[in-house]
Amino acid sequence: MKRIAILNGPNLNLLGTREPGVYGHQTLEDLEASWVAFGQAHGVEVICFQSNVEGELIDAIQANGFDADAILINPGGYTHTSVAIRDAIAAVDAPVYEVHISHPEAREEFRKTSLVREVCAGGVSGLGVRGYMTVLESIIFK
Ligand code: CA2
Repeated sequence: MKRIAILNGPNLNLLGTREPGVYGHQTLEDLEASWVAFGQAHGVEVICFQSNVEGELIDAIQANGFDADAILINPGGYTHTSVAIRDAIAAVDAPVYEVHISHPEAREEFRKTSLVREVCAGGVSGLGVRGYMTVLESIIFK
């Protein structure tokens, strides 16, 4: 059975509770349930994980990156700062896709650099929370 891990970084546990204009109205719990259900409907195991801790995200990349078929990651603010998350993505076998809810390149200057982009297989930004499902569908139907 195909296995896909969806990893979310710092503050994304707040989805649906704050800043709905930027990050939408759906909670992470609801979104995760929809990704798992979509996977089930297509014979794919979807594993979801969120952490506010950089090292825990690195552990999750390593734990899934050698036997999952793909990883989707929204590294949150670590996108712009974390050499360590970039190194973990570069180290694993699974293709990693970078997902952003907003379009960071159209925001503050410090969000315009992604340290992970170069080591990812692809990604989306600016499609709201639907971006995760868009990438998930694209991987499943590839
Ligand atoms: O657009 C994205 O998905 C981001 O990865 C979100 C990060 C931000 O630092 C990146 O530049 C772009 C911030 C996540 C904050 O998540 C919240 C969710 C709901 C309410 C408040 C924050």
